[in-house]
Amino acid sequence: MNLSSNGVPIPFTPELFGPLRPSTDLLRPPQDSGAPRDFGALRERLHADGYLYLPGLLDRAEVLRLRGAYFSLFPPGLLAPGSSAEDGVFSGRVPEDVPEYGVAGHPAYAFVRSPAFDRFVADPVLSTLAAQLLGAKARMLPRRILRHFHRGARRASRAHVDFDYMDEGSPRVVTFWIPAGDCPPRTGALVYLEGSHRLPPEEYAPLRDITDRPGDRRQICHDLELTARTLGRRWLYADFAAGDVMVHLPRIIHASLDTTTDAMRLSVDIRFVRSADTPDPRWLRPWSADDGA
Ligand SMILES: O=C(O)CCC(=O)C(=O)O
Repeated sequence: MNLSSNGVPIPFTPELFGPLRPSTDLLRPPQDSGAPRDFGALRERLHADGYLYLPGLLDRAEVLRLRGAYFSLFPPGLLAPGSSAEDGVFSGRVPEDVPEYGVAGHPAYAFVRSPAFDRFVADPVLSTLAAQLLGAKARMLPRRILRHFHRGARRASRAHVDFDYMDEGSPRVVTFWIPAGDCPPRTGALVYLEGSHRLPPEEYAPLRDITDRPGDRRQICHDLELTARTLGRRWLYADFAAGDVMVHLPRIIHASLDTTTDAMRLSVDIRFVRSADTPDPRWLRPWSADDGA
């Protein structure tokens, strides 16, 4: 498998990659026991691993409907001839009249402000889980992000921790990353650096000097192989499918891979804090790709 991130290749070897551990078993009470769900075990797992990988938490058909609703907002030309909006297969060409990604006028900008998107992220499965993981009434932050990548763009998320983008508020945050469509590594999946939520930031600070974006100290590094080797840890990955949900802590290092498949990469990321906590003010407005947050 040929993988890269922001155009920098990373070999798919057991030294550099390992599987994410699924936690779906912890979501279900023991069969026929009549016992309530054991959220305590999920909380423990989240803090032990820095993430929860929850395959099939959401209804696959609902997730694919969201995917279709987004891609159907584009003018003709983006989708491969004969494919459906739910397939989200790239034609190889972005229509010329589509504005820059995620700014006013682009479909992603309108979509995160739409009733269909609101309904999707308001699924009580998500808010209930967030409240249980935070151990208190939870509130979703209004800055909810839609990420759409297609092959050829060689654009992906550099290694980073969420807290560096929200350090003006409570650190008690949980992020939910939701692939809106099947998303194996080659479609641009998210990958997590094993156990990195326990690393003191000073340990990875030197990596911030090696960057393709020297003006931005928030991201750690764009070279995922160098990051893994320097910190002596593997990137954890999965063949994500529509319906899967990842939950992660604000201090785990994660990044995404380049999309090299015809299927486009679409995902939603939302964050919850305790209702009584003060969130970072930059996350209190709807997302726009040029909001600088
Ligand atoms: O989807 C991506 O590429 C990045 C998402 C992310 O960093 C997050 O959800 O915290």
